[in-house]
Amino acid sequence: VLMTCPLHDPYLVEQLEKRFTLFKFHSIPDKAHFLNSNKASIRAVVGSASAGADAKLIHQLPNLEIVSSFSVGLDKIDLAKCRERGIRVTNTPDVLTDDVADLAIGLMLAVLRRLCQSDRYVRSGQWKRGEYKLTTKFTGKSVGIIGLGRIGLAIAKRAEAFSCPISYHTRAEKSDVKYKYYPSVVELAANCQILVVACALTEETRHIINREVINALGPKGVLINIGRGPHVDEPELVSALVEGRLGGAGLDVFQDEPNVPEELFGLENVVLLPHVGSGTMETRKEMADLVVGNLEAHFLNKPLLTPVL
Ligand code: 8YV
Repeated sequence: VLMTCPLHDPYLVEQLEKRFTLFKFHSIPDKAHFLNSNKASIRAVVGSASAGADAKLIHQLPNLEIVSSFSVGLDKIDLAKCRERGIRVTNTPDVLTDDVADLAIGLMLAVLRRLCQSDRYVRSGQWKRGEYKLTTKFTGKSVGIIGLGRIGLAIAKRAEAFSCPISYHTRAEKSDVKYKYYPSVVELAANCQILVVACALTEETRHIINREVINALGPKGVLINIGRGPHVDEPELVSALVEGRLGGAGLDVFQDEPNVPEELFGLENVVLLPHVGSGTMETRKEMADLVVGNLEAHFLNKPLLTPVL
């Protein structure tokens, strides 16, 4: 098993090492040499949101049978290549839905109610000296969601509990939801106060948040991104925030993680998180169990637990 993602999850590594011969790609200095000597023995890749299996890697692994991703997102896997080669692909859906949706609501509250600044205000002793600035109410704000899959729906359900009117944009209108549908992202942005990116990253959704959308959301609007960095044209977002053309942003993901545009560091209307949507002990364990369970099922010729391909 070749693990292409960084090794932040000791439980996953431990479980993989118990069952397989695990190669940790990140700690191998000469990757080309390693692949040359080991390519024939590698039958599985374990990837994540940060590294998966691109066309180049797949091409270098002639006996690759399965890619088991420690993520629900599949944007780091060349699915077309996998399909072509008959390589199976699995991910970790459902188990992380609640955490990611919780975090999206957390970001909305953090941006509007200035939770991070308020905390800093107390810790720095400023409370004893100065006056607290008023913030913005969250309950009742209109929430527009891009992507109404498992995570989008879970965000909608939570926002409804805060009396937020919900609207959404997806490729096609959904017949089984009561929320208002907008066929274009610009229209959705123009008609909501908080815009949430909750769709998969594909060629179609790359830079789905562009200058036009940001301007439609406007100087009172808030952007929440719990999807992927490349959903957003980041330089456009940064200039809109710096120039005050956008009201605020709550961002869990960035274009070039872990690098975050430093222009954002001084802004009070922005909350920045290090891609932690699924980052709870409970969920990461369930994700790891799925990664390992899918590999075991595959090698025992049993049905995969969460197949994509
Ligand atoms: C990451 C995610 O996979 O599921 C996804 O698509 O982005 C996250 O759950 C997680 O941070 C592990 O890298």
